[in-house]
Amino acid sequence: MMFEDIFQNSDVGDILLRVLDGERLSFEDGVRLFRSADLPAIGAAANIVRHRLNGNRTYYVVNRHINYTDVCKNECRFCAFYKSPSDPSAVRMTISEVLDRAAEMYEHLKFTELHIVGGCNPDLPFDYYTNLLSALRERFPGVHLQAFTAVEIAHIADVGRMTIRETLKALQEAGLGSIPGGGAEVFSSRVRDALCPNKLPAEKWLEVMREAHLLGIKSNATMLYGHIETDAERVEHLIKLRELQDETHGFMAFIPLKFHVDNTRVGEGLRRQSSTDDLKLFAISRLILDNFPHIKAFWIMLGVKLAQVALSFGADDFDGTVVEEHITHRAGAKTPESLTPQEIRRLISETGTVPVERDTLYNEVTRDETGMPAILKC
Ligand code: V47
Repeated sequence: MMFEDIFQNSDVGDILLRVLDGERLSFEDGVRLFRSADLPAIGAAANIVRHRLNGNRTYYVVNRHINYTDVCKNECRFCAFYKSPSDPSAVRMTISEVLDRAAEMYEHLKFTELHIVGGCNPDLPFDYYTNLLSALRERFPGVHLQAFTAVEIAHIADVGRMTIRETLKALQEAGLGSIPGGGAEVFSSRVRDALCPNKLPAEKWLEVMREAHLLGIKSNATMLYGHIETDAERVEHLIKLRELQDETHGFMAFIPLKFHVDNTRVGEGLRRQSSTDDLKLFAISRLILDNFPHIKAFWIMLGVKLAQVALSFGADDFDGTVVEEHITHRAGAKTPESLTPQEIRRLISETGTVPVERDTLYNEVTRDETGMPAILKC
């Protein structure tokens, strides 16, 4: 069947045919897609784009998350993770505790990535961050360190009274491999004023990423959705990311993060978010972000089954083994905290796509009979 036939009866068929012709979508196109109920047509277009970019491959990474601290001065209303410095249950790991935590599963998993994020903890000195990275690099030499959101990096720069560029260079010299996509939330100042007024402003988040990309440090990007944001604010967010990517080409994956409400201070006015809305967001992201190589279905936040379905709605990456997760679980996630590589491969294969183990930078990984990884440079 031709695209024309599939999209003929759709209220957004004109947009979908244009995007499949390689035309870039406008802000108005994006808003119209969100307002359309034609999920099958939007999803089919996103699936075609996903196959053009990534074929039938679905990527995953053998990784471990570590949260070195949950103390955070920003007190975002959507966050159930942070604790105040005076809370006796707050976590502040020493460097040797982080090393021990990383070592716990290393022999078993031989992960290729450590994903290290925390809060903006006013008590940690600048050296903590550089020493943490160099200690991890020394102890786990082949493991890629994806660490510190753009928000943490701006905080670390403040602590060290250094520019963002100087800070990034110091972190890079200490072993920083890439930057995770967190902290972007929704760029709209209306949303930020309501939910996270103390957080790094959107322009600064983008500036940290721009500086990182210019230094050759790749990163991801996220959007926290399903709270008070409007369709127009979602599209604005995606277009800002697309514009920066045109400039730097430093983003690897876009990750829609589904908001979890438990134990947060977000109350009234939540938009209702169904699974079809989730899938529509994945598909529209795939269509708008024409210069992003990957869209990630982070199974922890989406749920394993919906993450599987998202692989036919634009996503081509399932994230990874994770091992330990607190940010979403403190906000009510019912998913497990960890999946084995075998489970991930099975879940991906069940969708009819081909599981491909990748490293953080999307090089393919092979493993010998002892499980030791080797990275095939692409
Ligand atoms: O920055 C906070 C979000 C992010 C909640 O780059 C919440 O590969 C849902 O960014 N409900 C951290 N989300 C996680 C993150 C991430 C995860 C996996 C992979 C990558 C990557 C990045 O979680 C925060 C914030 O945007 N978050 N609270 C909540 N209640």
